[in-house]
Amino acid sequence: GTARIAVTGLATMGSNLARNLARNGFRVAVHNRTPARTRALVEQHGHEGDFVPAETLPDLVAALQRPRQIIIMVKAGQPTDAVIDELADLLEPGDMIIDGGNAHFADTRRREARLRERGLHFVGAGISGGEEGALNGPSIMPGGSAESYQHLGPVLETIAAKVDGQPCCVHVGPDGAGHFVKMVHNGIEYADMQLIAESYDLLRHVGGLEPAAIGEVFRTWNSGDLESYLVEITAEVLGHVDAATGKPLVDVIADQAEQKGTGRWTVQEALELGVPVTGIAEAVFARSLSANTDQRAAVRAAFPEAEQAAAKAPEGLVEDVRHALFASKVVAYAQGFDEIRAASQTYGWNIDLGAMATIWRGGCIIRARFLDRIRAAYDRDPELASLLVDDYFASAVEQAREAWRRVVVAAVRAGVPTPGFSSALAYYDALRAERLPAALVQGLRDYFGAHTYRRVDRDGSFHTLWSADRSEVSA
Ligand code: NBP
Repeated sequence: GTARIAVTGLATMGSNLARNLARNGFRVAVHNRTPARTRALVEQHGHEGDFVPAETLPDLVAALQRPRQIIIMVKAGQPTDAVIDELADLLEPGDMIIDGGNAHFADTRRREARLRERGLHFVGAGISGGEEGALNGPSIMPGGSAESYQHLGPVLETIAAKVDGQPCCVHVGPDGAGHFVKMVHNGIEYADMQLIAESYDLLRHVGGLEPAAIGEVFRTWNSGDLESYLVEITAEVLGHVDAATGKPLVDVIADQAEQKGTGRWTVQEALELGVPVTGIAEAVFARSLSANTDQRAAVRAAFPEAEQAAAKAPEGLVEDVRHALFASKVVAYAQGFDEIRAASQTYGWNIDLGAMATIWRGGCIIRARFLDRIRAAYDRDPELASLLVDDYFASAVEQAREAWRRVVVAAVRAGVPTPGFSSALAYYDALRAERLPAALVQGLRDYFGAHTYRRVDRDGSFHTLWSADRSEVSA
């Protein structure tokens, strides 16, 4: 065969990725279970590059140079396993299967181990940026063997988004590392959006601003430290008027957020790893809460009295909210990077955290100026205890701190729920506390369960004989 690479699964993502490859000069073999999609792709976009259509998977395999590289872009879960099984029987040692779908990293680890036994490379690649990114340059997070990246890297880096001439693609680490990082990326995206939504809610219901005016506020913010794709599109959405009713669109959209699961996975894994990703967890829970319409109606009916709205917005609210948003965002990212670091240690992935910030600067939904700062922070100190202690972020949070507290106080007074802002502030306060009430928790555990405690002044474990003379024994 003569094709450099192949794509199977030509729905939105797969066909856009295939076009991206072809437009960049790669001869790309294309296949879809239902051949009509393959024909449609070649008919509509054949002129964009060099496509080799294949009716069957054996034809697809035959069309490829060796070692073969086949990207799977089918529905995650069972369909992905079905395609992998079929392909594995057709391939030879050294060939590569790349799963570009949104697989759970544990599935990727399982698949990689199974294919490795057969001498095949399996690369779980997180691909971010939706259909637009797939076509014009996504952020790509490939896992799998270093050897497979030697072959794949040049292709993937060519089709990835570029920022300052650098591709938004790097070998993340072995087996499931790429899909793990993509998962946390999505979790951070949840947190980022929740914080933006809380900012809007505060400016509207404490600040008394209308959606269009709030859109303008976000537009201004987008030229500062908060510059990011999400802040940019927030201005667009808030400024949009519904054609049917003449109302701001945000007022006619049902207030029930949906989710596909990557945020939940991020939190589930964080629980397993023991990493507090409170910002992401609050964002996932806020979406679930919003979707519980019956429960919301029942509780609203039980507490009909609204909080007394302040007569006028607190002085400087807009600027305070900007600070609160920035500081809370630093916390959410710090937590997400902590989770990646913990997984990297647990699974032996050796992930370069600064490189993750680098490849998220373009192509993906959380692309932001901010990420340059994160990269710089990890460049200065790869062992950073938390993003919060990096000089730049520490001083930004220090500057934001009073405003952040004022915003949370104003929200609490007005009855505007800000789980993201509040929990981020609590996380920051907890981490910097001299003493935590965890000491009391340990005392209680020792009282009811003889779970023992450690002391601040002596090594060892101790237990107080609570039901006897309350003397202390060494455990
Ligand atoms: P879908 O997730 O809708 O999957 C449709 C594709 O899967 C079609 O090509 C379909 O073939 C194929 N397929 C199915 Br369904 N069952 C199959 C089976 N048993 N054997 C072979 N092929 C099968 O496509 P998509 O929306 O383009 O997404 C592709 C992947 O990318 C998914 O994993 C998704 O989660 C991920 N994704 C990522 C982003 C992002 O921003 N990164 C966005 C959207 C999707 P058919 O035509 O014959 O039915």
